[in-house]
Amino acid sequence: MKITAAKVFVNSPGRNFVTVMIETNEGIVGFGDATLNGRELAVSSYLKEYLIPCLINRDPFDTEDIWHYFYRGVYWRRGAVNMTAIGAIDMALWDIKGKALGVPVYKLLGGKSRQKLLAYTHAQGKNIADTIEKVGEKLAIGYKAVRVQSGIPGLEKIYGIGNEKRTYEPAIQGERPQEESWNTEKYLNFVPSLFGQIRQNYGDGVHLLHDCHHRLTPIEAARLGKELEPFKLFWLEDTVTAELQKDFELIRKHTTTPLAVGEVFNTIYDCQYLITQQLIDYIRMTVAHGGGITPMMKVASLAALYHIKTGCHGPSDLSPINLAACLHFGMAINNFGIQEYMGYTEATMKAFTFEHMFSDGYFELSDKPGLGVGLNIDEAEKHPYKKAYLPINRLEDGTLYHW
Ligand code: GCO
Ligand code: MG
Repeated sequence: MKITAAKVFVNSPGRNFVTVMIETNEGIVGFGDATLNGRELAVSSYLKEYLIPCLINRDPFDTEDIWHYFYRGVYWRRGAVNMTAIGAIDMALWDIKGKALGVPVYKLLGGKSRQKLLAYTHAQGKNIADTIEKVGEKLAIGYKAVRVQSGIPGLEKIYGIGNEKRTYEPAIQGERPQEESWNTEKYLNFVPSLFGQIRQNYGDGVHLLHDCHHRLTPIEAARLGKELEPFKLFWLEDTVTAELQKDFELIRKHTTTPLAVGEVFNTIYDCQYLITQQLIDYIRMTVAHGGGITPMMKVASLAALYHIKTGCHGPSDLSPINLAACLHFGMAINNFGIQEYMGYTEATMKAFTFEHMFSDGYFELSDKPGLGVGLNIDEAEKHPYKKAYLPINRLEDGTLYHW
């Protein structure tokens, strides 16, 4: 089998997505998600100009060699644009392999390690009362695990809290990023009482998660983790930026709250120290940004040695193709932890076909060959790309901070 062509689609059905479609001489096509929120055209151009020409005439079954060809071959290793492009190609090749052999991708990776995959969703509210209500709505539709974010008294616009009714969407259309503002003290003084009240309302039978979105220093993270211990979180996510992996040593010394990190990581080297020193409990790298299924299987194997589970990033700013890839990956490994799932807009679900079943808080995988997902090209092409940026974040005195 030979690769004959590959195309890149950049569309905005509900929001911007970048999709790669690889074609073969046997008529089988594979799909990969190359979306990098706020930097879509960089990945698309990188794929079109540099990677796709080198794919032509390659055997799509050679995923290991093709991955190394692009990873080592570029010389300039790592980086989100580079790794997302490689990730999309790798995903599409596994899709082709599954379709060519007539089996779902998970059967090629290790088979069925469980019957269904636990998912967590988001609940966010303007204040505690509103947030309690939103958590209740998610539990009522069957979710067993909910990530809880709330507006903070005294802070106007913050991460995780949208103004509209629809799913939270951080990327805003325009020629420059919008600005949000931040005050860590206000946040730290508020969050424990939020979780106290959520537990009071819903008891211990629900998994609660929370995302700090990289905004704390290690000692602040240690304080928060410690104060949240009575509320038994499933995980506390992205406390610190994790550029300095040793930060987690300090946090770990002070708290038993489980820690999750990794949505902005793109190679195994980004989490090697965190894993081998047992400084985290969940690794949140995702297939698209982590360079594909091929390297993610290695991340999972390393993590398994150290009792660390997966919790793949799965926001609505990655397409259903990435979600499908994460589900096949999660199904096949022993140390699957949980899968993030925010749902998609109607426009997104019209542009993508998605064969997997979600009910009662769990995903069940379809046995369709390949990844069980695709792009409805005519529908997607009705929605042209519109430039949108993720926000930037400043402290109240104007200092540029982490978003
Ligand atoms: C999450 C993430 C997202 C990111 C977003 C950026 O845990 O789902 O933190 O909300 O901010 O994916 O594009
Ligand atoms: Mg996050």
